[in-house]
Amino acid sequence: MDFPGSGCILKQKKLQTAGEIMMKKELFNITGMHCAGCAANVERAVKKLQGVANVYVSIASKTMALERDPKTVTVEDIAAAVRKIGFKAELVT
Ligand code: 9UX
Repeated sequence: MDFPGSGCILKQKKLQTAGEIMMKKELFNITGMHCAGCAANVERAVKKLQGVANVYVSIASKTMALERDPKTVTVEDIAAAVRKIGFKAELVT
């Protein structure tokens, strides 16, 4: 079967690269959480957003680790989703 770029290794590679999503690994401090339920709620709210993957909230360290596609979702979008359910998220710099 033919597809654009077939027969040319350089073109194939370029097409793959153009379609790749670069996920940025990020860590946030979350304030206002007092039990595991809070952590689960933050995790659920952020997982719903487009452009995030592998969202893990730790009640022990009061942090949230995730991967973000910068072309789809901003740090502020994530902070707003967390704020909406009553917590605060700040990117660890
Ligand atoms: Mo736990 Mo959080 O009872 O909003 S769920 S303190």
